[in-house]
Amino acid sequence: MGNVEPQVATTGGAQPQASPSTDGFQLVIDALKLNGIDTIFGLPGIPITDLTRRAQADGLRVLSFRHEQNAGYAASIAGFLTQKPGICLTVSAPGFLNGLNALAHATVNCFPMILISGSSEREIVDLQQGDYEEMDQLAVARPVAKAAFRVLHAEDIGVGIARAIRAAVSGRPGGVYLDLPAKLFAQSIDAAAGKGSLIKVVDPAPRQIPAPEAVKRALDLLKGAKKPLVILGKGAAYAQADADIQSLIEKTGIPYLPMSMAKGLLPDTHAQCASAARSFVLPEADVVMLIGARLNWLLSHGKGKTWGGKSPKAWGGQTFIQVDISPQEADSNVRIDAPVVGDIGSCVAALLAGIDRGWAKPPAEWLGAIAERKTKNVAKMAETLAKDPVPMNFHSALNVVRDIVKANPDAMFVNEGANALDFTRSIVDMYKPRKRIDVGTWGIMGVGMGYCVAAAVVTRQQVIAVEGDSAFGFSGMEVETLCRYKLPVCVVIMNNNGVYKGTDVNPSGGPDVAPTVFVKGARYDKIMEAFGGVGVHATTPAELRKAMEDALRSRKPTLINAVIDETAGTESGRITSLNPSAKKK
Ligand code: ADP
Ligand code: TZD
Ligand code: MG
Repeated sequence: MGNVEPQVATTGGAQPQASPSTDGFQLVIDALKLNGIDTIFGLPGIPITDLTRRAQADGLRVLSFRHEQNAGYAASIAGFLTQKPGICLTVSAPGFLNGLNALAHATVNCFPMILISGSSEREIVDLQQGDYEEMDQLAVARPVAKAAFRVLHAEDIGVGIARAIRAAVSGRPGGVYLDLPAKLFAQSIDAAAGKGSLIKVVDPAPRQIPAPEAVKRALDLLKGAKKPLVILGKGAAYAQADADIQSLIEKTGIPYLPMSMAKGLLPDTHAQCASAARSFVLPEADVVMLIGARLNWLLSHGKGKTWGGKSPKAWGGQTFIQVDISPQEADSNVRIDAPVVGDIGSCVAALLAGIDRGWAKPPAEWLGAIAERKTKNVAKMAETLAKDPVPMNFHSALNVVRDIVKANPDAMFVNEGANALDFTRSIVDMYKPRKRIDVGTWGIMGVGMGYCVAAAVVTRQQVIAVEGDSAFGFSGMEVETLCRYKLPVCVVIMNNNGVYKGTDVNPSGGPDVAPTVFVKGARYDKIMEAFGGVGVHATTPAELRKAMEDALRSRKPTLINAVIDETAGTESGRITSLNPSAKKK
């Protein structure tokens, strides 16, 4: 317990000794430890350098990054993987702002995270007198955080951290900001009083049991369906109700589609997985049950042509059931006929309890039609994957990745890019829950290396990352972090010389290359070598396969520069339709 010691007893006529004291630094550390937090992702500097040192001395794992954004992304995904808030620790103003992006990302993706930033002196900040790294951080954080708190007195640290933890993990999880001014850390208070002020949070994410009538309403709709479909989202993955979700799918016999980070909740090779027939099942389904997935842009807002609507904004005629912890989510885009509000574990258990008595599987016609599409599409894909073009393209490279992931189903899998994301998502099957972590709700570039660090540290599994060359650049300096902590991470860069592809030309004919084009033939593998990791330049599927196998065997940080045909990608990958210039055409 650091310097928190029991009150010293006084004897005989000796002078009473002053009771021992503790300080703000120690109380923050003790409050985190008391609540089972064992890892901090951060970057040191005034005023939190000593907090990082003392946390490490006290047995917390303190992982230091090269940029706060990456530490923040690491914290956010640690929250997703563990259901405990991931902690990101930064310095004031600029460090705080670097971390803020990840805080917003956590809120948007419903990941529990706490950004703790040191801040300057309130008296000076509020009078705008120009303190070192002056900024009203609390005000700046509030709009992108689920909650934001500031602690001014050491005796309030326990409450501040308890509130931050509850806000991050209860209900719909999100990002919480905790502002700790420099002066707080040095404040000294009586050790016993300090210890007594700490709070071990009881039941931080209380179960939320769905109403029986809501469950019945949902089951009645499913029973009447001719073409039912379940969509599993990353909320379902987060909930860690894997066995019940699998039972629900298998007992009802309903085909399902996993959203990107729900892949592997059931193996992608499952007979009921309809991913290979996605564009058939969405417009055809009559009753759709969403479990931990929002009807946002990733699901075309539940309407329009994707769903069989006659025009881009028209309703396709589906009846929706939505299982979600947020009571406000229903009706956000289209009418939800049966909202089931509660935590997914409790909701799925209640649904399961209701289907045991004589449940009829979906009509054979529906299942047959899906199976037919799947077989056709899988065969088409197999043909494409079997080709061995020179230079390598996304498909021939990903065919290798697909085999490696199949052989290593416990490995964590990180993925970002445009084409490097979209092709990978559809080609590389996942076999276990919460293995695939990617760009999430915003389709954000830059999560890559932060996610790799967190995935390796939190799960202790091997990590494979498939990265677009542009995507990698956002967090590339963290390969030093991978090497420093000797993490078993194998990064594969799909190097097509640029954003989407490497072939754009400057229309003006001037000396600058086009905005989407990078240095041709760049050797990203050399970056890894610079820090003592293994770098490999791979120009064929065979070279890529050997390099990945070596990486997994050795567990050494490895970066494979996979040379991809620079003409192979499409603009914006799969979301070309969101590109205004494509819309104009
Ligand atoms: P995806 O991108 O995979 O479609 P989203 O992030 O859009 O998933 O949706 C996740 C949904 O899951 C959110 O609406 C969130 O409220 C919900 N959610 C998160 N955790 C839980 C939980 N434990 N129980 C119920 N719903 C949850
Ligand atoms: N900045 C941020 C933070 N997020 C983004 N999504 C973008 C910019 C825009 N963007 C995309 O949506 S994908 C992408 C950018 C810059 C990079 C695509 O290039 P890549 O992948 O090399 O990573 P491919 O394989 O070449 O398509
Ligand atoms: Mg690229």
